[in-house]
Amino acid sequence: MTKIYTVILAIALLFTGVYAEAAVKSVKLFIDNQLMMVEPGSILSNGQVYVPIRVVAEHFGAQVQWDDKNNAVLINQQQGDLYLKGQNVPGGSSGIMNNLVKAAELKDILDEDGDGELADYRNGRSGGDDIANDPLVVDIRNQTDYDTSHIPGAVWITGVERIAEQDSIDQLNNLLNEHVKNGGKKEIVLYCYTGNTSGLAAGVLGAKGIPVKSMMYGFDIAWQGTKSADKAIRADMEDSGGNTIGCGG
Ligand SMILES: [Ca+2]
Ligand SMILES: [Ca+2]
Repeated sequence: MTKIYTVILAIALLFTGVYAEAAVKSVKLFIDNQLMMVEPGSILSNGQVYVPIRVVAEHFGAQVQWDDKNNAVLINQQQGDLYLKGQNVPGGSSGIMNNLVKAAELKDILDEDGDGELADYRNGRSGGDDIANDPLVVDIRNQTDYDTSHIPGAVWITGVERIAEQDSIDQLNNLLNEHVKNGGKKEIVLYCYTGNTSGLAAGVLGAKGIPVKSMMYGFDIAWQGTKSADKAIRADMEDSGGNTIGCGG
């Protein structure tokens, strides 16, 4: 559970009928007629109602982050814009390409000493790789495929369909915090089979403020090379005047 969950912000609700009371009372929170079950919950104290800001803000599409350095709560509805401009992941070039990583680049990041053993600082290993520039690598393929073979050091928490659910996001944040605590980079790299669904999933998670990239062309095409991209169909095209242009091979 991240630190932000413990932050309760005062919502100035000075309305008729609420009087200063010494005792703290718990208060039910309904959003769109649905009772929110969240701990710590809402309270009434000294005439003010305090509600957990994360559950409210996220319900209405905003993202909430805790800024430890400035001791501040950041509520933002522009994370999608930042992601599309490549500003979701710190450093690197700006632009959407900043959110993509080539398999060969990822391999080099995970195997600095070039001995073929990736992320060889893991338990029971004693190689010369450096965790400092390593992202948390997350496999979003089916679990059986992950269990059969995956990128060394990659973790699996759920398939792509559930990766954006709050439980999954909490798990991702917890794993990323642990990874950073162990000396790793504050960045997640997702991969799937061909790079298509991981690109989609990275967009969704990036719009929620998670520092995430997608591995281009995925496990089957770029990492294993067991699949190739679809064959080009070479169909006709048009220019801006509507004139047909033959493909011409
Ligand atoms: Ca190595
Ligand atoms: Ca490394």
